Amino acid sequence: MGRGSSDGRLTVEDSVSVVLCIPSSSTYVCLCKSQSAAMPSELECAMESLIKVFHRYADKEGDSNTLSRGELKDLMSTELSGFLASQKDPATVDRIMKDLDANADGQVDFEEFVSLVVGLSIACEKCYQMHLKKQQSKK
Ligand SMILES: [Ca+2]
Ligand SMILES: [Ca+2]
Repeated sequence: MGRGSSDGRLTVEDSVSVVLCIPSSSTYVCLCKSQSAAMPSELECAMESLIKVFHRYADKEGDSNTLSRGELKDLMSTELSGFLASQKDPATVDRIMKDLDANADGQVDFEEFVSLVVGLSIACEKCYQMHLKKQQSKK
């Protein structure tokens, strides 16, 4: 049937191959704050949430712009408990940390963190598609 792996388990392996087309950080503007008159869109708010969640954990210890291994573990077990299977396994945290840490400085910066979110989003979108197909075939 060519369904691929449909056991619902997500890994970040895919995220490594994702090419991020993001401009340098200096060009970022906080849309929700700079456009006070207009209501931010759903996507704009999702982006702002990403930034807020990242900093909620990154600010806990050491460099406030990067996630240490402990901060990443906290973030995953709190914010990604539903999406990321076996995130409580310390080996999984280590593996994800290693996968994400593109510049190998032992910290996960925002750009590296985003690649996790992108990888998971792509995996989830595939699950969503399969879910839709299943629903359609039932009818
Ligand atoms: Ca930190
Ligand atoms: Ca890094």
